[in-house]
Amino acid sequence: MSECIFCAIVRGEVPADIVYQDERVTAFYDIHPAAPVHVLIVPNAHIARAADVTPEDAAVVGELFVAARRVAETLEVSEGYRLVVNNGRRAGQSVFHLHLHLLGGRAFTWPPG
Ligand code: DGP
Repeated sequence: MSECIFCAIVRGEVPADIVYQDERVTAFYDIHPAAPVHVLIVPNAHIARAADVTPEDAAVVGELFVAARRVAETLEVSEGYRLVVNNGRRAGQSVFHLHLHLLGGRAFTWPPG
C-alpha cells in the first residue's frame, strides 16, 4: 500500500506529529484540525474502511479504542471527547485507511452534520 498516506506516516516515511505508537496502532495529529485536540488513530496494517473490517481485525480495532483512551488521558480531554469514523465518501471519508478521529477541547453538538 505504498500509495496510502497513512501507511507512509506509520512507516515514518511522511512526517507527522505522532502522539502514540506501538506495534499495531499509531496516533498522530490531524493536519486539518476540527477541534483544539484532533488526533487520528490508525491500525498500522492497512484496512481501507470500517466496512472492510473482518473478524480477524477485531483485536486491532479494539486496540484503536484503547489507544484513544490513552491519547485522551495524555492530552487531558478524558472528560469529554468525540470519536468519529467516516465510512465511505458519502460519509466524508477522504483517506481510505481506517482511522478514528479523536476530537476534544471544545463542546460538541448532536446530530453531526
Ligand atoms: P476522513 O475525511 O474521515 O477520511 O479524515 C481524513 C483526515 O486526515 C482529515 O481530517 C485530514 C487528515 N489528513 C489527510 N492527509 C493528512 C496528512 O498527510 N497528515 C495528517 N497528519 N493528516 C492528514
